[in-house]
Amino acid sequence: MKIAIIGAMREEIDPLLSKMDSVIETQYANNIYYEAIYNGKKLVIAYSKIGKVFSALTATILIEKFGCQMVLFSGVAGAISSELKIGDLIIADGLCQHDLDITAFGHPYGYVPEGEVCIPTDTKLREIAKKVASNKGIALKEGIIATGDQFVACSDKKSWVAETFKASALEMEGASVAVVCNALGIPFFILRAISDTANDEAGMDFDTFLESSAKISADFILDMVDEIYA
Ligand code: 4EZ
Repeated sequence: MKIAIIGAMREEIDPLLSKMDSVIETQYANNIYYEAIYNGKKLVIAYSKIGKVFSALTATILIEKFGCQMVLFSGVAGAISSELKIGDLIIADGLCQHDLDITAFGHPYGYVPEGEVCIPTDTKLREIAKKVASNKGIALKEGIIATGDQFVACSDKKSWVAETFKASALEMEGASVAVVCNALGIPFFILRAISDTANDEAGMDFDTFLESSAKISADFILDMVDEIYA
């Protein structure tokens, strides 16, 4: 089993790469793919660059070119749910695209014909995450994560996404990775640690907490890798 781990930004994968036993870099499609060995197991790690298009490209390449059979995403997100504080972890039970809009034709937000508003993540991987969380004695929230090509730093937008998609957090890559993995029949999992609360202070909070929250997510993902192979 070859596992892919995707982050959006360098800061999201650096804490993963620093724990690898060996790393080989391959350049492909304007990006770098890190083929790594971790506790004797093969991983392929990449940061996609920010947004739905880059993350869809990276997920596709990891599966089609590198032969990865499972995709895990590790990174940070803006909180919608007031239960989520900076540094808290959330796993997606489903992913939707909050910026997808053909409502002019009577369709719901997030829907296009032959697509789905909400794509569920792999149930077994969610169970593994809960086991890891209970072993580590940490709280793990589960909920819908809304994805869009926007950094949300506005309470009105945040409330709209909350109401429209019943989402608990938002970011910019989860749903696009979900679309690719779903189409290709690859089990996938999206983990995020909160870096901000998507309000007017989101930009400043993001800059302050990106590194620390990215590390919280990365550490958890590697514990999950151990559990997947156990
Ligand atoms: C996107 N990521 C943010 C990238 C920001 C700045 C150079 C996660 C994220 C996020 N996305 C954290 N907080 C967010 C928010 N409030 N809105 C959207 O996945 C790059």
